[in-house]
Amino acid sequence: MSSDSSTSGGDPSSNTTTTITSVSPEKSSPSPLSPPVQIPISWPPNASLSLNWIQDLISAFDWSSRNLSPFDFHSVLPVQVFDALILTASKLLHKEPNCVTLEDFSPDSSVVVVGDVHGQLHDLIFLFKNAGFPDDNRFFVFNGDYVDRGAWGLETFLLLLAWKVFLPHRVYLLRGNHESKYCTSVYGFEKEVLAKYGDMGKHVYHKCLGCFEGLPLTSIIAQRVYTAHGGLFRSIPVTPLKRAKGKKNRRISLNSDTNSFSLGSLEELSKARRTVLDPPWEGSNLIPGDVLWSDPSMKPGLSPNKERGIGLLWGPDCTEEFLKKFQLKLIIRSHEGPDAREKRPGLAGMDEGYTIDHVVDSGKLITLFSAPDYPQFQAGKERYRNKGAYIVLRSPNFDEPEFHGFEAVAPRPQVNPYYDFEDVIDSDEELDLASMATAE
Ligand SMILES: [Mn+2]
Repeated sequence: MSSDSSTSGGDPSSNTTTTITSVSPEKSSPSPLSPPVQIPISWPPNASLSLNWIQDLISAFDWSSRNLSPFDFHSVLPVQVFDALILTASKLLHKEPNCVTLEDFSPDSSVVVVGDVHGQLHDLIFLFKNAGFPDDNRFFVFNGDYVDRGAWGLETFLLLLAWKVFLPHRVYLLRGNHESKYCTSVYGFEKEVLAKYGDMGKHVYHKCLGCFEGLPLTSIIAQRVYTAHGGLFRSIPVTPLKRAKGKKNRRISLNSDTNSFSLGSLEELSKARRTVLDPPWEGSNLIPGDVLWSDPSMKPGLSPNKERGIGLLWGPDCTEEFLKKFQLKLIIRSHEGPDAREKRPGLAGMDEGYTIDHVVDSGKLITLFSAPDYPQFQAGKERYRNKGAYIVLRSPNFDEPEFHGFEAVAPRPQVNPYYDFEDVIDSDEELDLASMATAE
């Protein structure tokens, strides 16, 4: 492994001290023709996952991604083992609150925060080796977008579920906008699963969708750091109307005046209904869509996110209001890769895997993206060659982010894409509301 080179105070847009580490993975060596571990993988007795089991899962996925056709994946992880893993993980995830809290740390604790992964299995494996595996003192929070675009979304998601089952109070998996029925039907994950599980593909895909619905939306770390895939969310004011003639119950109507957006509270967030296949863009349950789809802006205020067709844009004033109101220091969100940032004048590019978008009195807003050399499949143009990054937050305050940048694992195994990447809208998704409405 290459040695780390560290610089201090290299933070490009603020004067606070941060540590930036940047590393490149070793060139991968040729894979042996026989698997490095026993395949098929079997489910451990009493469902007691161990570190060894997870290491074997990593080896098996890495090897099969390089040596087997995707159509043979079911012979690596039999559907019965998939069923046991996803059932165990889904039960855990569905029980978690919308906003998970990480606290009760020891003096040696650190929290690794990870942004979009998008099926780039080999880069995720490198990230784990570089940051260190989850353990008693090393927590992980993943900000969502595990699947779609990259060719190993299923392996990526299942590896993360295995960590969740093994260390449920150390590993936290939040939902991204791609953990939805609509996105996975357009950006490859559904077809990937159908290829990998053949006759059982539909079953596996539906189990994954059910698990996506259980993923919590946000995290708060050490009462100082808020993380979410997209970011902030609106308040949903309800206005009681006069009792209509002949109706027993008072009708509750939504305040639909778009000029009166106001920021939502953590209490409203805690009450949102997150178990939806696709977060709605209209109606009364708008908080999940905001949390998963919103983007920061340099323009003050809250406004509809017209580019995306769902979610909000929020300005530096909203970042300040949210941090101050909830006595927080940092917002770490993800959701924008190099392609999305190319189209956002006024905001920094994603070359380094992170940007500091707002610096306000109470703290900062960071965008974190952990898929290097993204997207895996790209039409024509030159590649972005972006780094990925992860953030380490350390005891006791957890509010001085260390940024760790990393290059993509090269060469990436050559495989076929599972979506028409030359045809599909190029930036990180805009909702096709018409097709979504009929997708159910
Ligand atoms: Mn996203």
